[in-house]
Amino acid sequence: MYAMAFLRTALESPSEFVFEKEDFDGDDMLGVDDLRQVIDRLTAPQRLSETDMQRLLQCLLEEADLDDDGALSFAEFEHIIEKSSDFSGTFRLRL
Ligand SMILES: [Ca+2]
Repeated sequence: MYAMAFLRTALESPSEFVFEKEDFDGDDMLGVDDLRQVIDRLTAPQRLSETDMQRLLQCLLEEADLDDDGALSFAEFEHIIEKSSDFSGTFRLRL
């Protein structure tokens, strides 16, 4: 649930989050390293502890990684955003 709210917040800030821009290694997938950088930026100036970061990454992938390849394709990303559209977009750090 938290992970979905997080993604929703990311989507509602299009200037902050552009899929292609977040794909740091250019493989058309948001892998764990890409997601890590996104999370780091969205949670700045707070820094998540490594434990919280791992938990959030795990939640994100559990919710969004439909084919279990450990990375989010654009389609998977869109899907999770649609799924999360019922939730409040308010981002609160509650780890
Ligand atoms: Ca995937």
